[in-house]
This record gives sequence, structure tokens and C-alpha cells, in this order.
Amino acid sequence: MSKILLNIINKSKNEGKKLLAVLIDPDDTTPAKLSKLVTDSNLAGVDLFLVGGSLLTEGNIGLCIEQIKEISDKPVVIFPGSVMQVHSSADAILFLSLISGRNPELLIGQQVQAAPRLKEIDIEVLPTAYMLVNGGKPTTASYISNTEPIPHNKPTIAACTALAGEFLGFQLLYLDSGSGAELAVSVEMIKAVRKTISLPIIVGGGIRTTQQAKKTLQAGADMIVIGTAFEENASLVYEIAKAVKECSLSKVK
Ligand code: 1GP
Repeated sequence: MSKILLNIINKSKNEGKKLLAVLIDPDDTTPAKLSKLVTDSNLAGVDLFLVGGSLLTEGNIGLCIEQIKEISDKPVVIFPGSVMQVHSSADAILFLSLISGRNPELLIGQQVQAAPRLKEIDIEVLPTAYMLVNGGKPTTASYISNTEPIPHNKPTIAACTALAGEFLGFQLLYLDSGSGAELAVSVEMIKAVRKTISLPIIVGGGIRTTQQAKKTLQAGADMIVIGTAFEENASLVYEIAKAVKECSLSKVK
């Protein structure tokens, strides 16, 4: 299996180039909204698209990926809420294990079911240690996963969990306070995790402003993921993408 995207992410991290991912939940979009967001994202210079959701009801992930690919040549990566979201039209999948939780189904159960299908369709598999962090209110992710998120003000728990993920051999670490979180992952928590591990760190959940995006990247995130704020206002992608580039430049200097 290829490692194209993983190599790009690692190279970006080593060069201090920060990345912006736009999250699209197939349930929360329409063809017209998606077309605008993908077009704006392309023009703004985002790095990749994530597609998926903790719970999909009406949205069709396959159609959504295909529509993105008609407009953009940026990588499209599945961010799966369950094994049902595996789809062959994507470039890659975040192969998540929910290591902040103690639900065996999301630590290894779904992965066993997905593995033979992933081998068959041959998309890039990105082994990702996924950690849910309390974002101030229950999110679909915390409810559906039936797990307790890491308390918002416990950076040490996050750092120890992340280190265990690195020792277990995951290639990426994703700190997420859940879609639409009131509180984004704190600067203190990101710094503690950054100090402890050397894996690329992805941070998402509740990032709505340029300032928050910058704070998150300056604290040590290598990639940020934004969904809700762009669903509400696609044009925001221009200023956030600019801020991400500025953070990259300041790191390179
Ligand atoms: C959720 O990290 C993502 O899993 C993005 O969250 O929708 O709050 O931007 P938002």
C-alpha cells in the first residue's frame, strides 16, 4: 500500500509547513453548498479534504467524494465514523483507533471488519491514534462512540495517551474535541502532547476563527481540521488558509 500522503504530512512537519484540512460531513451539505466550499477551498489553497461523520443518516459518502474529485485534485481522505464509510473513490483513509476510550469495538473491532475491504480497494491507510477531548458539551462523537472524552483541563492524561499511541506504532495523532465543540482543544494540552511525542499532530473540533487556528498551530499542531465554521460560512476558508500559511512562514524563519 502506498504512503504518498503520509510522506507529504511528515515532510511538511519536518519543514514547518502547516496544513489545513476541510472536513465535509455528507449529512450536513448539499451539492450546491459542497460545490461552493470545494471551489473556495481550492482557490484558498487548502491542503486536503476529510469526508465522514460520527453518524451518517441521509448523506452519501461516495457521491460526496466523487463530487469533490470533479472539482478539485486535492487529496480526499475518509474520516470514518464506522466501517460503513469505507469507499473506494477516496485517496486515503484515517484508520482510526479511539485510544482515549475503552470501547473495544472502536479500539479494534471496526478495524478488523474494515481491513479486508481496505486491502481489496487498495487506498492509502493512515494508522491514526484518535483522541476525543471534552469540548464543553456532549458531541455526536462522544455519544455515538460510547466513550468518555479526556477532560479538557488534563493535558497530562492527553500526553500519556498520545505517548502510548506513538509506542504502539500509530503514524498520526488526532486530538479532537468533536464537531461543533464549544471549547477547542486547549493550547496547554497541545503543548504537552507536542513536548511528549514526535508524530504529526492533527487538531480539530470547535476551531472557528483565524486567531484560534493560529493559536492551535503555534502550540504545536501540524494540521488543523475545520468543518462546522466552513459549513456556516465557506468564505472564511480564505482568511484561515492565509493564517495557516503565515504560521508556516514564521516557523520556517
Ligand atoms: C470534528 O475535528 C472535526 O471531528 C472538526 O470539528 O466541525 O467543530 O470544525 P468542527
